[in-house]
Amino acid sequence: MTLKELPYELPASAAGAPLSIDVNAIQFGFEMSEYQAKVGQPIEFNVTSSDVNHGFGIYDENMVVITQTQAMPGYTNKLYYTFTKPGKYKILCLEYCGLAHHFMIADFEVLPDNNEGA
Ligand SMILES: [Cu+2]
Repeated sequence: MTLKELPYELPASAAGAPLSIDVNAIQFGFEMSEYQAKVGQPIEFNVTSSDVNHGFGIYDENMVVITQTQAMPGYTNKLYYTFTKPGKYKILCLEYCGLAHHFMIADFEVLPDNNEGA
């Protein structure tokens, strides 16, 4: 019976609808509909791949992974995340996907939320 509740959806909270960012992993990079967001903005990453299995890992400035999912051909994996700190983040592939796997890096910038004077 509980399966009716799947997939989990974010409640329509006061923060409004999440920012939807499409991510396509492809040997050897990430094509994304946005490369920046604001602190406190809920984000829904729609992650897929157009060739082989990749990973989609978001790292902070200390190169600590903060969230991740798989990028798989034929599937769209949803990853929900809300950044709490502004800064420059890196997106790396977490799945060995070929000779240039280690070049799969994208930059993602999180801007302060001006409305909160941050
Ligand atoms: Cu890879």
